[in-house]
Amino acid sequence: MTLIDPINVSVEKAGELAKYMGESGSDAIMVGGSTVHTQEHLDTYIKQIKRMTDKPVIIFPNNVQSISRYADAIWFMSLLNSVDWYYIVGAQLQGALTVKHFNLEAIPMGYVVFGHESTVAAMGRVLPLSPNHREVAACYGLAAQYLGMRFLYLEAGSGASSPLPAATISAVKKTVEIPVIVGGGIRTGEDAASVAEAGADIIVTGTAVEKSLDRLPEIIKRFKER
Ligand code: 1GP
Repeated sequence: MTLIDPINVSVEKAGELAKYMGESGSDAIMVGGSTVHTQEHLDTYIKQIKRMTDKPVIIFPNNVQSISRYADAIWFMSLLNSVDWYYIVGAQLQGALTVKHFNLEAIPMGYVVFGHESTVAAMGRVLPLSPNHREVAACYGLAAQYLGMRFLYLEAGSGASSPLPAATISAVKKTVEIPVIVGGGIRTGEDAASVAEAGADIIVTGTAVEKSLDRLPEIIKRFKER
């Protein structure tokens, strides 16, 4: 899946990017980022993306302002390792009726953020979790599954210097039965291959494509070669 952050990519470019990534093999376009600030902007943004691609558009929300009636679905996610009630269930409580009103498909997801340097770690007030702490990661994953969440997202943070270690991903994958999504720091075909071989069911890339808008064919080709 390709993640497009409205803070990093203009509306016009977002449409083109979504079209190109959809044609290149992304199964869905995720829209969101830790600092999305108005629903109005998100509406305009998603409408433009929907004009350009038939792939499902899934909101990756940072807060209640990230709910748009123009998307197909929303990750209805809980930041499991936040120390703040708001990011575990408070924003969800505030936004639930809006999601229903907009008739969005809500996809329950447990979200676990590793490291402490990313924007999401700071905004979401996360409890420090080392990328190498595979046992704790597996316990979070199992807790998400037992709470009925349908997906688990292991997040290294957008723009992370490297993806999560393969050993952590595979420890989680061996423990849980729900699909595991992995994102953050996946920049090359080698990164993607190592994350996939470790057991990720879905890979999310944002920065790799956002930073290469002028040479996407080359980037995609290199990803696919690996
Ligand atoms: C961020 O996991 C996603 O939430 C994608 O990260 O921007 O590093 O690809 P990147």
